[in-house]
Amino acid sequence: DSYLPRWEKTVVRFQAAPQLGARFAQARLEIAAGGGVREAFADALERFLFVSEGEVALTLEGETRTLAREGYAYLPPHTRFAVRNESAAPAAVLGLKRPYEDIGLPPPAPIVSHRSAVEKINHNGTQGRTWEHLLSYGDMRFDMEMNILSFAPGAHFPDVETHINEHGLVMLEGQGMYLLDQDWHEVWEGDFIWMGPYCPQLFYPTGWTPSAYLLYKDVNRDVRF
Ligand code: UGY
Ligand code: MN
Repeated sequence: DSYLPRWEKTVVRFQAAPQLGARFAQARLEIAAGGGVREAFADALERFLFVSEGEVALTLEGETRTLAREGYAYLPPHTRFAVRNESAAPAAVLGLKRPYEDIGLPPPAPIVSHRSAVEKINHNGTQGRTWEHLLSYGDMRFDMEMNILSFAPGAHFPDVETHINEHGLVMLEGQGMYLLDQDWHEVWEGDFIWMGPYCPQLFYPTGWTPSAYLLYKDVNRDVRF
């Protein structure tokens, strides 16, 4: 864990970073009451924020609103922002940042929303397995997806998958077994997984309650040499 100059009363736990081989950084930000970003700032990175515990006040270009638990925001590069915990209870935020990969389209506008406003989609008709696309799915201005994948007990992927895209995964609900390359790992609510490009992967929920995870995926861009 770390403390960072721009954040007060905030423990930053980096779970993925370029040092690991990832092309993004993901952290769990534990913001004590009265803590958060000292002074609103902007930089060249794009960001995704998801409130996993408590609530925070998000200021975007001078306008502040409350993000409740499961509220989220996408901030394009050069967006001036602050996150503060103005409540009396601790808050935790998943914070992901990376360089935006410009392809000559106008960058996406900021998004501030909540999981409850997102439709659950069943892409391939499989019972008990759904996607919530938190960003604008299929919109080529975005170079990433943030999706919540849910599994009713017994529902799982039919095959092991492997792809060029990398993932940052946070278990939001339930439990299960994750195949990563050759090894099975038991995962629970709160666990994090980084999957590098071409890591063979498969999830199998266990237990009697539904399981869900929030998944970062780099998309919509050609290979880089
Ligand atoms: O979208 C995905 O790549 C997803 N099916 N991967 C995963 O859940 N590990
Ligand atoms: Mn995948």
